[in-house]
Order: sequence, then C-alpha cells, then structure tokens
Amino acid sequence: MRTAVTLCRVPEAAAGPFVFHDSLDVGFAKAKAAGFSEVELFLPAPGSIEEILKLQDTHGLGIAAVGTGAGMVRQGLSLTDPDPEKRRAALNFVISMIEFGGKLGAPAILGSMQGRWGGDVSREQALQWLAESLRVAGETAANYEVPFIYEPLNRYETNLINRLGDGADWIESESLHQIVLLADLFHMNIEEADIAAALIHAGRHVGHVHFADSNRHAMGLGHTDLRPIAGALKQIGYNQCLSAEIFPLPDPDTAARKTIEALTTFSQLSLSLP
Ligand code: LER
Ligand code: MN
Repeated sequence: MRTAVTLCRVPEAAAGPFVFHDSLDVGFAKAKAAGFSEVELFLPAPGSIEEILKLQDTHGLGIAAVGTGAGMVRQGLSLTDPDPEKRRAALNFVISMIEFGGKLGAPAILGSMQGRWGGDVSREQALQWLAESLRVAGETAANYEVPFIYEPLNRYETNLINRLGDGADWIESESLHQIVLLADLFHMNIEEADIAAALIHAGRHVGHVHFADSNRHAMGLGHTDLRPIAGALKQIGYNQCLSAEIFPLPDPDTAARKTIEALTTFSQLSLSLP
C-alpha cells in the first residue's frame, strides 16, 4: 500500500491542511520515521530536482504528488480568472509544477488553482477555460508518463465541480486524456450523499486519495466510517496513494501517528473484505 504525508513549505499556507511544515530535510526524516512510504509536496514554486532526489535517496521515500496551490495563495492566480493574462500566468505556473513533478516521476495536482465562476464569467465559460487548460496539462504530463490530477473541491472552495461523479462525467464528455480525479475524503464528506458509492461510480478515474477524516483531522479523529471506503477502493482496484492532507492536530507527530494507525486498520479491513 502506498502511503503519503503532506509537507508544506509555503508560508502563506501555514494554517492549511498539511501535516509537516518543516524544512525539506526535517520533513522527509519525520515522514520516514512515522512510517510513510512517500511525501506529497506543497512548495512555493518548482524546487531543486537535485536536492529532492538526494533527499529521496537519503530517506528512502517516494514523491506521491506535488501541489500547485501556491500559484493561488501566493500570486492569486487561477485557470478561470476573467483576465486572460492571469489565466496564462496560472497555466504557466501549473505547467512548471507538472514539469517539476514529472522529473521526479510524480504527478501534479490541480486544486484551488481551478478557481470559480461568477461576475462576468459564466459557469460554461469557466468550465471551457478549465477544459482547455486540462488538455494542455494532460499533454505536458504525458511527456513524463505521469497523469495530471484534478481535484473536485467542496462548495466553499469552488463552484465548478464539487462531486467526484460530476468530475468523471465532465472528463468523459470533454474527452480529457491523462487526467485522473483526486478523491479528497474531506471534501467528499461535505458533498457526497454516499462516499463509497461515489468512489465506485467514478472508479476508473480515481487516481489519488486525500486520506482525511470528516473534520479534516487524521482519519480516526472524526466520524467518517472507514469500512465502506475500504470496500469501495478495493472494489475499484485502487492501487495508488493514500495521502494524509490533514490539519496537524493536535500536533504534527500525533496527526502522522494517528494516520498510520488508521492506514493499518484500512489495510486489515481491505484484507478481510471479499
Ligand atoms: C484544498 O482544500 C485541497 O484539498 C487541496 O488538495 C487542493 O489545493
Ligand atoms: Mn485535497
């Protein structure tokens, strides 16, 4: 089972849902000590490939994915901004992160940089711009033989696509290639009627999971029922990463330890399910 923990180096996201906010060296060491197989990186901009490869080698860790949200939290960029210059800058930033991740064999994630519709921009227009960007992102990712990860977010973070099934239908209707969906269990707890049913419906498009409880604390510290989720992921043959994008509460080390405990339960549940 591939497991990851989030490591954030973006000062503007210090209060965000990331477990570790240490230097890369310390963060990698803590991720390894906690028992994860990979780290998911949230950096201000593309990092040094040489430095990350060296850290991977030293600590024996994979890179699960790289986030692109710094383009939003630092520069206010989004792929659906009414200003074409800002949309172009947003896509350039996303492409730079796809190339950064790609050189490490890791996919990039589109979350908050998808933006939202409103004002002079209709939903149809915003989704058309988003599809055009995802086409370019998918082609870029394909050069590195990695997917590009699109994340439906809850209604308080975007008004474009909030549910996994809508994401799957949209990818298919737009014939988007190389794009997979991120099932963030925190967003799904808000938006889905039935998390397990949604995972099964979107099955073949699910390429990454943010492993968070209902309150975005470590799994086990909220009220999400893990059993049906384990069953659904087993049913769709999910074999990618379970990545803890959660608040570092009550403290980072406890959040990491609780996640590892929940991942152990998850894997025992999966083994015991038909
Ligand atoms: C934001 O809520 C989120 O889930 C991230 O993965 C995307 O920036
Ligand atoms: Mn997420």
